[in-house]
Parts: sequence; structure tokens; C-alpha cells
Amino acid sequence: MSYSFVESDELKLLRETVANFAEKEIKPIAQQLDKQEKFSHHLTEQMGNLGLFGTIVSQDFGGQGMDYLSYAVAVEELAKIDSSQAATIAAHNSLGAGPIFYYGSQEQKDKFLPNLCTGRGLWGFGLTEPNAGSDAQATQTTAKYVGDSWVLNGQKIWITNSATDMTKGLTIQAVTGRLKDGRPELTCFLVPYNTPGLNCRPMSDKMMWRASNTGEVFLDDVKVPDHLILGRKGQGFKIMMETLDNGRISIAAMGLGLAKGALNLSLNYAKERKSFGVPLIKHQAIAFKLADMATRIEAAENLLYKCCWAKQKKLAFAKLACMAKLYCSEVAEFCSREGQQIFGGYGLMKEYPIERFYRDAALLRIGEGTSEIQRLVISRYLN
Ligand code: COS
Repeated sequence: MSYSFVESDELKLLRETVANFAEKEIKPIAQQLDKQEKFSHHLTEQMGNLGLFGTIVSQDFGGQGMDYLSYAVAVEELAKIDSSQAATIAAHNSLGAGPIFYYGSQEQKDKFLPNLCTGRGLWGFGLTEPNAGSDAQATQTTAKYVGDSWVLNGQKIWITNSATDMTKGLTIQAVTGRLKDGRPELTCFLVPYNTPGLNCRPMSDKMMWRASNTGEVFLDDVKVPDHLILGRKGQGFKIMMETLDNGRISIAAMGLGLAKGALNLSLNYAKERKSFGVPLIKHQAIAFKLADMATRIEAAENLLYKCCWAKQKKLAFAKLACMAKLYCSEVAEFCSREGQQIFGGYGLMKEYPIERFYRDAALLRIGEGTSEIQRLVISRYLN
């Protein structure tokens, strides 16, 4: 992949394919799924058929072997229509399959990845806990070596894709000891879904991403053999942090897509709806809002695509990923809010997708590291 402002034919084709799918298959039912707070197996399988699972996993394990820009574009096109479906894809690829692909042993990859590249198997990322959110080292889940296996006890919360009947397992960060300086030694475990003592239940009454699955995970004397440690014992925090560096790219892509979707909705409405005898867009107050949205989207896109380029070139990209995640989520919120303002009273009604966009944008400044955490990490790079 070269750094170019012109999209390759291959990328254009991918963009069109995902956009057509989202328009034809997701758009007609997005509002209903949101209203019912319902995860769709059907759409998940269809997205699998389209090749949106295992995007960055290489073909030898059944994946698509996409570069990061292609992956981001696919997520963006989904989020233009519906953040919930984009979330299923982003969380699965970046946080579910990603760490197994990057850190798994040959045996682990052979065992788990092919199933996770089909759209028929999901994998969750068990980092966040009721008492460990932004402070990700504050994990309280423990893993103790007893007899011939590790025994895990604890709880995880807000884990995307963790509580569906398509879920095949989770990566769990647990404390396996203490370092010399008193900090916890953290290790990641691959925990298959059918392991006794593992219980996952869906969380409901969410404000946003209502058609994506969010679960609470309970680990009660869950036995995991040594060979299901991901990476090495004690490497868990590094794996989780590097996984979030990657994940922030797909959250940024969700923000960019949502912003573009909000602009599309607002533009169409501003051309159709008349006030004071002319279409809204003829009023400078509205036209300037649209101009601001379009300008910020352009800046967000450039930042995100540069980050994808750096990642693909194996250059330092983590600071750019934080910047892209921070900025794209702010632009998403700005565009959905300004869009809602253009829609006036209709923008407050669930019948109009801009209302859902406004709610969905809220997660982007909180999930996979709050905006404050992004600023913290960016500022550390400046020192
Ligand atoms: N990649 C690789 N290693 C990293 C890393 C990264 N991105 N970030 C930190 N580390 C390493 C550090 O190098 C350090 O290693 P040593 O122990 O060898 O010195 C170790 O991890 C601890 O780093 P640090 O002291 O910076 O950790 P902090 O406790 O200060 O936490 C933040 C750092 C705040 C950045 C981290 O906790 C974080 O990202 N929190 C947000 C979590 C989050 O996004 N949760 C949402 C999940 S939703 S899926």
C-alpha cells in the first residue's frame, strides 16, 4: 500500500461492495433492530459471507489478509449506515481475532482462527472490569496455577460479542502474580466458550450500539490449561495495550463513517425541506453547518488514513491511532449533533436515523479508551 490520495481500483471495489450491502441489507432493518435491542445473527452471517470477518488475518488461517486501510474503509462504510453492525465487525477483528493472530502459537491459531474468519464464530476481548476501566492494570480477575492448570476467578464487563450463541471464546486478562515493583503481573488466557465456570450474559438497556452484543462475563473457578496462555506469562498487559493501539484504528473508522453518514442524511434533508420559501440549504446558517461538517470529515479522513498507512508500513502508529480515535469520535459527535439541529424536531424522533446516529456517537468518546485516555497517551508521546 502506498501513501496516495487516490484510492486504488481494489479499494474502490471494496468500498462499493460494503456500501451496497449496508444500503440494501442493513439500512432497512437498522431502526427496528435498534428499537428491539436485537443482535442479528442473519446480518452477522451475511457480513461473514462478504469477507468482513478475519479481515486482517492472513489467508493461511482462513482470513482475508486485508491491509489496514481496506479494513478501515470496510468499517467506515458499515458505520455510515449503522454503528451496531460496524461495532460487531470492529470488535471481532481488532480485539477478538487480532490478538490471536498476532500473538497466538501456531497451535492456537490453527485451532481458533479459521472459525473466527467465517461470520459464524465471535471472540470477545476481556479486559474491562467493574473496577478496572481506564486504569487497565487494576484488573482484579486472578489466575492461580493449581494442579495441572490455571484457575481463573473474576468478572469482566461491557465485552462486545461475548454473550451470543455464536461466541466461541474470550481473551481474558488476569493477575498471575506480583512484579518486583509491586505492580501486578498480568497474563492473557484464551478461554473457550464451553469451559465450565464461564458464564456470559447480555447487558441490556444501552443508549447506543443497541443491536450489537455487549456482555457481562463471570469466571468462577474456570480451568484453563497452560497451552492456552496467549503469548507469554506476564506479557498480558503489553498484548492488551498493543491490541488497543490497533483497535483504536477501527473505532476511528467508525467515527469517520458515522460522521459521513450524518452528513449524507443532513445534506439530503437540507435539500428537500423548505423553510421561508427555500430549501434549508439555501440558508447560510444551515449551509455553514454542512460546510463545517464536510471540512472536519476531510481532516478526520486524512488523519485516519495516514495512521493506516503508518501501521501498514510498520512505522510507529500508536500516537496517530490515539489522535485518529480522538478526533474522529469528536467529529462524529459534532456531525450527528449539527445534523440533528438541521433536522429540528424531526431529529429528536426515532423514526429519523439521525437520532440513532446522535446516540451511537456517544460511545466513541468512551469505548476503547476515553477521550481523556487518548489525550493522556498522546501527551506522553510529546514529552
Ligand atoms: N504498547 C506496548 N506496551 C505498552 C503500551 C502500548 N501501547 N502502553 C503501555 N505499555 C507498557 C509500558 O511500556 C509499560 O511496560 P513496562 O512494565 O515494561 O515498563 C507497561 O505497559 C505499563 O505502562 P504504563 O505505566 O504506561 O501503564 P499505565 O498503568 O500508566 O496505563 C494507559 C497506561 C492509561 C495508557 C492504559 O491503562 C490504557 O490504555 N488505559 C485505557 C484502557 C482502555 O482503553 N480500556 C477500554 C477497553 S474497551 S475494549
